[in-house]
Amino acid sequence: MTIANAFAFGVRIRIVVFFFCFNALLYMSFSILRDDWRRLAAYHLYPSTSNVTSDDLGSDTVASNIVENVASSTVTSDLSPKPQFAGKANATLVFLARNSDLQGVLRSMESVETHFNHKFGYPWILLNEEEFTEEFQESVKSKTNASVQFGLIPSRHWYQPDWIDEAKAEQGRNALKAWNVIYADSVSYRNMCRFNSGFFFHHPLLQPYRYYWRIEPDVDYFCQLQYDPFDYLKDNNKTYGFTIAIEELEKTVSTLWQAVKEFMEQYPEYIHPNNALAFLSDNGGETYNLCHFWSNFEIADMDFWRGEAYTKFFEFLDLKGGFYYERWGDAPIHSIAAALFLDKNQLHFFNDIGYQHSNIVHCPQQPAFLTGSCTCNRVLSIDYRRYSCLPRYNKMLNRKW
Ligand SMILES: Nc1nc2c(ncn2[C@@H]2O[C@H](COP(=O)(O)OP(=O)(O)OP(=O)(O)O)[C@@H](O)[C@H]2O)c(=O)[nH]1
Ligand SMILES: *[C@@H]1O[C@H](CO)[C@@H](O)[C@H](O)[C@H]1NC(C)=O
Ligand SMILES: *[C@@H]1O[C@H](CO)[C@@H](O)[C@H](O)[C@H]1NC(C)=O
Ligand SMILES: *[C@@H]1O[C@H](CO)[C@@H](O)[C@H](O)[C@H]1NC(C)=O
Ligand SMILES: *[C@@H]1O[C@H](CO)[C@@H](O)[C@H](O)[C@H]1NC(C)=O
Ligand SMILES: [Mg+2]
Repeated sequence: MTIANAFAFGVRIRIVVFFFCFNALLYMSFSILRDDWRRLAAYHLYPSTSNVTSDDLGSDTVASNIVENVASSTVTSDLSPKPQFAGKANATLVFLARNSDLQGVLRSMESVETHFNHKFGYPWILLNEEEFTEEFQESVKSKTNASVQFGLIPSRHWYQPDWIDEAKAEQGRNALKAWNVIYADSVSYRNMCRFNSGFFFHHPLLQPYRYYWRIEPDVDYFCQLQYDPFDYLKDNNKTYGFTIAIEELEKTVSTLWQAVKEFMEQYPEYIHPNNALAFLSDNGGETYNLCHFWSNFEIADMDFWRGEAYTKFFEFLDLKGGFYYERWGDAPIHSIAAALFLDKNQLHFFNDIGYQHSNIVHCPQQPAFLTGSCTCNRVLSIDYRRYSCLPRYNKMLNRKW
């Protein structure tokens, strides 16, 4: 073998070894991603309904059983003296939950306290359409040094209104069930979506506040928040903040966009000239692309929901009955309103807040947003994956991220 040949042989071996390793690596990362996609899709986007049937069709949904009890609908337990430290902004942490959600509630509270609130002391408000048990209240209070209030939701803000045609609603539930849509036949889930769309910000306990941060059971936060997000919204003239934007299940909102188009025609004065329609529609408003901000996380301004445009919008949609005939979620309702009635610059992507709900995670990926010692895995972030609407949001603002 000449020296030149030996050299060429060595190079060939190196090339072969290189390609072997490269392909193995490619294959490995691809299967990790593929598994992750599958889990994601399996969990939230095309979930099985095998164990979400339950007793949701109980008598609480029959109109005649609805008892007005607005008088007793405010505080079910009062607070300890005002803590030594309390958040400076006009803001509160809002948590809708059932007594049975206790473990998930405690887990979420711990995550929020550890990553943010132990330094800020914002008050917690927990809401329920039933009384919280003593055990629930005591456990929750032990998770924070901030003040905690427990509120009862007025019946008329929660239960299926009696002008809803129950036969038609049942048909709607059965149709979604046949499509294997998650929470297809749950009436309580629909009550929850309607409450979160049109009523939570009217609850007496929330009246003193302008900004809120919505928390749900079993969510995780991953980064130490270095600043006050409520101050951020206020100081930057922002109204609605999100971390995850994804596509809705089409079957749950079949006629929603038709209703929205009717509303826009009837009330053109509410549509902001610099709106975010491009986030909602890929064809100038003709059809809905199903994009919405995932409302299990929201840091936003309740005065927007309390304002004239949103009030009219909610009442208009409520009368269509789609909360019960279909399964309109509060996420698309909030998102469509925020995108149409606000300047698109009043929306805010909290890129630096690492957050997970169910199997979907947003983890900051760009160094500029990784300031809080995040413990999440950037590779799993939904941001640029299938079903994410972040690319549309960024494109609308001519941004890379
Ligand atoms: N009080 C009360 N709270 C409810 C009810 N149903 C849901 N919630 C709360 O409403 C929020 C949303 O409900 P979830 O069950 O988390 O719905 P989801 O986020 O769409 O779905 P998963 O979290 O994936 O199950 C959570 O804070 C729940 O605790 C209910 O019937 N009563
Ligand atoms: C759903 O069913 C699976 C297995 O069938 C079970 O492990 C899980 O705990 C159930 N979830 C709920 C919420 O009941
Ligand atoms: C409450 O404050 C005390 C004293 O600063 C601290 O030791 C404790 O960990 C705090 N509790 C929670 C739940 O943050
Ligand atoms: C907080 O916000 C609410 C709603 O906008 C308002 O009614 C209230 O006066 C504000 N409180 C303070 C102290 O600014
Ligand atoms: C906030 O933004 C809106 C929409 O662009 C604008 O109309 C309003 O004047 C701004 N307010 C302040 C205080 O800058
Ligand atoms: Mg949830």
